Amino acid sequence: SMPPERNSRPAPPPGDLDVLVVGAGFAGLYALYRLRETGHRVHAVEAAGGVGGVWYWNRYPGARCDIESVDYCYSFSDELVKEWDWTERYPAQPEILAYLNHVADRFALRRDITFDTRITALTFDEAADRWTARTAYGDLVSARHVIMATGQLSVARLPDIPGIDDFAGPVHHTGDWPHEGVDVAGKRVGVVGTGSSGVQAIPRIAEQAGHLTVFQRTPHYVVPARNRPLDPAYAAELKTRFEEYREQARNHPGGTHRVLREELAKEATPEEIRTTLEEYWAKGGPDILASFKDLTTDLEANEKAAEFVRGKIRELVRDPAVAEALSPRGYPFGSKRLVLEIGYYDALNRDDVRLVDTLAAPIERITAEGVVIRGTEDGREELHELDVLMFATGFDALTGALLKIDIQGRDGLGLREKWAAGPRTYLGLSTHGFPNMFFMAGPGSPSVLSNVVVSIEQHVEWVTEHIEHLRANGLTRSEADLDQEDAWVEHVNDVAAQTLYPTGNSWYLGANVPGKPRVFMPYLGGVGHYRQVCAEVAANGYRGFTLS
Ligand code: FAD
Ligand code: N01
Repeated sequence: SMPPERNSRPAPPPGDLDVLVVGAGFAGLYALYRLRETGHRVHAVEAAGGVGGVWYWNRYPGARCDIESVDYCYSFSDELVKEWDWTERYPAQPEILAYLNHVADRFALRRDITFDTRITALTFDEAADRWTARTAYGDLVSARHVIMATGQLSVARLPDIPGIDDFAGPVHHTGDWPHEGVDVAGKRVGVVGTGSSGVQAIPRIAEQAGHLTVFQRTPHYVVPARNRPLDPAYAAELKTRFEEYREQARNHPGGTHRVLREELAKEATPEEIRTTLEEYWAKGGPDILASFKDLTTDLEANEKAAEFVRGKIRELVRDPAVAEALSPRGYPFGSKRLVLEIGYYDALNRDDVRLVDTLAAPIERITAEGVVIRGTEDGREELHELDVLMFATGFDALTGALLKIDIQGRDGLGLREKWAAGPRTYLGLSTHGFPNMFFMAGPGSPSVLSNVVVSIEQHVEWVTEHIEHLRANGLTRSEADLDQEDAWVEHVNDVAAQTLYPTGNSWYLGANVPGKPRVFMPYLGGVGHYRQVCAEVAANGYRGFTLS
């Protein structure tokens, strides 16, 4: 008889394709749809048990997006836009996952997706101009082109804290959350990490836990989300002009409708700054970063907004010592992704929630009973006894999922080798030495510094047209030129260097992963500008690509 793992093994993907799509999140689903529409033999392979990507994996309580629902959605189908009704300004994970499941059903995408199957290796066959993919089950797939829709934040990272495996109770990462949920009722819970995920989860967990200990290393700049139900009249009105509305986002620097004010904080009076920032604080959301033009480029201007946030924390948090510990200092406002909160400061005011400042007293190790911290001044150890431990410690971002796969390009060149000092791409779409492989919303493109869904649509549409062009001209190979790639990487770095972004220890820079090269990965030139650059490259016979 078959061993049980053989029984549960999914059927292998088709062995011979025009295009293999790796991943079935926002990017993979649309790539599959678009390429199938244009008559290619295309199939997606997904490690998860279902569609959704980020929204499949991140099922922690409180998970939701921070781009408004009416922007954080597809625009490629009028029918889809018309039939789907978002319920909230910032919808929660179950609603976004339901949306992506609806998309998969609506366009019959599932029949061309193999789930529960990871791609572990990709090798380019130079004689045939084709990629051979290997799955974790050892099956092989041959495809002319490969679309890497593997995600920006899809490799959850547990920190390298000694003893992490010794903890007696359950240990969960927000980015790989159990489908059945985690029972914290009445329990002593510890949460490590206070980025977007931690700040979303903490208030929800505080409501249920017996006691919650929050282990904070770097305080983040945390601003109110002001989530609310979506006004149905507004949503209906938007649907009547959605294409025009989305076209504005496509040409906007962030892929949204955020108003970018021209005023400079450096020149404004303290009163103007206070009034303006108060308005943004009251409105909620990440737009506060665009309240003054110089917040992302001028440290002095930035500090005014940073101090405004600290002032708010002092108002909102009862215990002055906790308020001080929560106050970010020493890095610019917005240089790490702004964190939106719903009830976070209230949660920290609760008697059954304790904030442990692990900057002052670092986590020393984890034992069966809990988390041990060590005071930097007295060196005294303190054990925080816990029943459940949760890590909201982030991801090996942007390059993690790509470099987990053993990718061998032309002349036996490995992607890990090629990107050892950081990712190198032409337009973020492609890398020299790896023909016929395209990256979706990854390093070198606007990616996570944009409304990612708008960026994904642009990438999928550009790559589909490119593959169409190759087919129409009987071409079998497309490869980025090295000099164009070098120029693009330099440009991406130059644009970042004109801003304050590279001065924070963010995951945009790989700073959260010990040993990861410190390179600013996303492209800050703006979604609208970037779209134009890509369109010009296409219009000029795919300038910078060698086609054969
Ligand atoms: P993903 O959704 O990450 O999907 C990639 C898929 O590829 C995954 O399902 C993964 O399992 C699969 N995969 C990876 N490697 C392999 C392999 N080797 N073999 C097979 N399958 C593989 N962006 C915004 O613009 N606005 C937001 O509000 C926002 N909120 C976010 C909230 C959270 C909690 C997180 C984690 C991210 C958020 N993002 C947000 C960024 C998010 O990454 C994108 O918005 C978007 O979901 C990315 O879609 P994707 O298809 O490119 O990647
Ligand atoms: O991860 P993060 P995240 N010991 O890397 C701490 C998107 N997202 O999952 O800052 C102790 O931001 C770390 O501390 P420090 C969004 O783009 C969006 O929260 O390194 N602590 C930090 O506090 C976001 O930016 C939404 O000092 C350790 C935290 O863990 C991205 O995903 C929601 C540690 C990690 O923060 C990632 O967010 C959720 C250690 N060894 C996610 N290692 C929304 O749309 C790490 N930390 C709202």
